[in-house]
Amino acid sequence: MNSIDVCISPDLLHLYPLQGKIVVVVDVLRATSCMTTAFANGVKSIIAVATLEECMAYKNRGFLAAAERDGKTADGFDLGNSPFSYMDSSFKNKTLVVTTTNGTLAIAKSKEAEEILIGAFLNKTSLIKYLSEQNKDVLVLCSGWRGNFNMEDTLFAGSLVAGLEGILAHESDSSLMAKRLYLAARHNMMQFLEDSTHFKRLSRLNLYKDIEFCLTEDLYDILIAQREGELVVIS
Ligand code: 3SL
Repeated sequence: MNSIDVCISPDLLHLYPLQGKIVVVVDVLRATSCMTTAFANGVKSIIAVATLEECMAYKNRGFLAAAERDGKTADGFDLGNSPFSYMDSSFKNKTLVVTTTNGTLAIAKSKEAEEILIGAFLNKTSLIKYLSEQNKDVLVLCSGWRGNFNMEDTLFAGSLVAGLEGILAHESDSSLMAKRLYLAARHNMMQFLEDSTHFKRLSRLNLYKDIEFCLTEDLYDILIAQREGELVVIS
């Protein structure tokens, strides 16, 4: 049986061999939820970059560029990291370049993987279905916050471990913890997360609605993967 494991921070990624594996990068609040929303609203592709400098270089070449740092739109960019700003029909068929504090860094760090997928509660079941059909080992990489553990990404990782029970084996304490956390929280994730650091950080920025939206399960039936350096919809 193939396996699923959970890496709770990109700073621990060196402990996990990536060759031959599918890595699911998750940044529930809010990078991977925004990307999922952007694709569901017709964006053609996303180039995820780790730094503001790279993002600005693309912007200067005429690309539509979004940049977030510490929850806010970074200086010099028009677009930040709210899923609601991606519900804009003028982005249809366009390529976006995106950098965020943690999510795009986690994507960049996963480059040795056989396949990189983007995970969010918004497309959870599509992802579970795809992973159940691949005959590959899976690593869920939680983006965390500046190298630290966070609750929301771990909850999502746990929802994948639980959803793939009996299909992918799990043995590590991180996957067990993630699964148990999700099973305890799944009926009221807003309440479960309300004392967590990023929930409080985003609430202070009046982004409560973003959190609620990002915790919605299965709003979209799409699957997003990286192909030749760009994120695209693969089904
Ligand atoms: O860290 C990230 O990648 C962001 O998703 C953080 S925020 O939700 O935009 O603050």
